[in-house]
Amino acid sequence: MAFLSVLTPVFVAVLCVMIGLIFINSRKTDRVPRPETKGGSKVESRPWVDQDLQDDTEITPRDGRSKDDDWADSNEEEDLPHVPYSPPRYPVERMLERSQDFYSVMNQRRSVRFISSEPVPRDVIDNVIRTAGTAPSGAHTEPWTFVVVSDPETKHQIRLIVEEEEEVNYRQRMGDKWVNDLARLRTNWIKEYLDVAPYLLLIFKQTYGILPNGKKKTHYYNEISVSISCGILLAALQNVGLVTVTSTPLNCGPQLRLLLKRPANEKLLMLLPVGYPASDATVPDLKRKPLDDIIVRV
Ligand code: IYR
Repeated sequence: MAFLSVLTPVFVAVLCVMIGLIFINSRKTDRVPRPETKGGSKVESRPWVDQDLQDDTEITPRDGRSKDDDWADSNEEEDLPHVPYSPPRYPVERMLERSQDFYSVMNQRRSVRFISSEPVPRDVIDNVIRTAGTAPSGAHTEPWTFVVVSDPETKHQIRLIVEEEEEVNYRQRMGDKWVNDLARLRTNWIKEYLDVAPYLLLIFKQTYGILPNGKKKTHYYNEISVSISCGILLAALQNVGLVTVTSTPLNCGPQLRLLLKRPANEKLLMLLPVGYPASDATVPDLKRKPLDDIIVRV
């Protein structure tokens, strides 16, 4: 018995080390924090708005804020000349015609999940992205990066990441209500289009810029700026007869950013598979709200 009591402190010490190791390991496997917990305590789960908060891959000071002198002063940029502006002006008849024509092009846009593997000219994609880059942005900071993926192996890596997370999304994170709301659209976590589509466009918002002197530049309204750019991109794709589906794969941003070697100031906003529609593509028979339901005249 005396022998055992001598050993007790040793047992206790070994036990403590084992518990410590288990604790450290469980923290490692949860490096990308789940939206439903923050700092260990339960918060209201709103997984669709918490994407940025899930990217803890950037090394920031303990209080989460960077130092003031990391940021550029506003007077560091050159003065800007203002020049005359005179875009085309159309007679009323022509305006009406153009507005009707553009509406009918855009009204044919649908989210298409069945995309052909038929190659698409690279120059067309470049022009579509040029067009997206014409969007207005906060203080003209142009806070967007368009990653164009055509390499089959990279597309497959993207598919593996997205499908693994989407399965957890559908089975756990999204919850019954969200999954039921989507049931009639017949979506699930299998994303064949990520392998098949000739191009995957991954649109990143730059949450701040980095100047040549290494200082950070404020990107005002970066999310809305990049969202507008995505809207223009969708219109440009529609204009050339290509299809896509606006996918925002929940919880995949940090992993996809690292796969594509993008810096920590860039956060994934949208993933668009792009190509011609498959010959047997189908879409849900959705109807759009009539004008009177979306317009308020004051
Ligand atoms: N991101 C998932 C789920 C999804 C969410 C919404 I809101 C949709 O309108 C469609 C799908 C997916 O892509 O399957």
